[in-house]
Amino acid sequence: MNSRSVILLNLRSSKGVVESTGRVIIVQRRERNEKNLLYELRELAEAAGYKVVMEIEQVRLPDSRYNIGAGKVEELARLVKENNIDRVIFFNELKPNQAYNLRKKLDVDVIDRYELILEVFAKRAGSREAKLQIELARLKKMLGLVREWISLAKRGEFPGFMAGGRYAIDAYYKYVSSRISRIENELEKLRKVKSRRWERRRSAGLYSIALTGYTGAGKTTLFRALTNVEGYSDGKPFATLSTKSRKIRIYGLPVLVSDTIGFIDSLPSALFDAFYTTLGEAALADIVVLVVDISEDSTEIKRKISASLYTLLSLGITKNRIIVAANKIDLINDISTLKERIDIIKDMGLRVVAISALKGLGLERLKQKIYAMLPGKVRAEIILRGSYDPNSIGEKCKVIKFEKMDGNIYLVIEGRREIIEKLKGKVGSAVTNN
Ligand SMILES: Nc1nc2c(ncn2[C@@H]2O[C@H](COP(=O)(O)OP(=O)(O)OP(=O)(O)O)[C@@H](O)[C@H]2O)c(=O)[nH]1
Ligand SMILES: [Mg+2]
Repeated sequence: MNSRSVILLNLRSSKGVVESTGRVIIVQRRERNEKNLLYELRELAEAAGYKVVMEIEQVRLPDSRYNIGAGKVEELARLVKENNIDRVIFFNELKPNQAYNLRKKLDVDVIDRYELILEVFAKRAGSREAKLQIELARLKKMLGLVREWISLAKRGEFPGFMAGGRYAIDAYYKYVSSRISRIENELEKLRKVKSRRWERRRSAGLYSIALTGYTGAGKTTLFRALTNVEGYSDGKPFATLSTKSRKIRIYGLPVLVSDTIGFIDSLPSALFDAFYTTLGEAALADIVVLVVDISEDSTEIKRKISASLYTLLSLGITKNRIIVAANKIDLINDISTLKERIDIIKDMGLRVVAISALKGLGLERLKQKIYAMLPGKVRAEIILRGSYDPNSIGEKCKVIKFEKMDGNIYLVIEGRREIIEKLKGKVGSAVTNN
């Protein structure tokens, strides 16, 4: 494949063509103090539809030309040929010139983890918003690449490129830029619609909780257990991409539960930006349930909680609004291991409840804790006179007492302060106890 066809391949995939099939080699270069995360890269590659034929690791500082060392590139080139490889996937984020040099040496397409995640997302995106967000992330990366190509070409490090169509690249650059601003406008509109919806929900007395956590922790399984609604779950990374919500009652209070996109370690920042709205819905929730797979070993638990906490904190969610659901306890056989792992979470300064979303264990305790954490609950006694419909009140809050008295209705209710104040205004009565 010559350099032109490599470029064309990239231009095509930037328009949303996902070609994630074929045999791949995955590669991670890491420094001595960094963890081998090839198993996670393998899961992502498989979720995208690739067959992982081989894993290669190199411990060294980054090489400016190839990221891995020049000798390793030779070895890789040989393996690519011998094993009939279609693509090479790097864990490390590749600079445009590194990707270009690697493609030239290996004679196959080379992508990094960022592009791989985008492919997984693109495969799974259901909603219009998710699709737009993915296209935006792709285009932004593309724009950076095109800029780099132009500057490489100017320095003469991109032979044949200028001659191959500077005009076409300029036109492409313009096309990408204008498409980016169109998508940003549309996303902004969607964002406004969403935030108005949230305000309406709140003023209608609805509480909200968001299920968050590392990909595969069991958010969708918990969503299903809490709401009895089917959510898509296949055990592969990023099964859920866009938020799905459902209203339930937690000890009488109306609560909107949302299933959200999973986190992953060091989510590339451009992806984080693109998915900010989706993640941002968690920021608007009253309580964030952080689902953690407790069946994994302590190091993994710590690593995944730290990655999740990092994301939550950068969305402005503080620990007092978080409760950890330590999930998959059905997979742990002895109680001392369970206790040890729960203690790790407590030591991180987090509230925690042990559950099994799959087997329905510990869900009542989780609900109790969530109920206790719901902010701004107010109790009030109200006398309904005339024709005000008690059922419509029951929609918005918890009815603790309901008695008919001299043609009026006497109610004790509990709910969000906003809705209780509003009801009191409407029915014109009674005492409030905080
Ligand atoms: N044994 C056991 N397996 C569980 C439990 N909860 C979830 N799982 C399994 O874990 C895998 C991932 O579950 P999901 O609910 O899809 O995880 P998720 O957090 O929604 O994943 P993403 O949407 O990819 O972020 C599935 O195979 C589930 O069946 C549990 O309590 N016990
Ligand atoms: Mg899910």
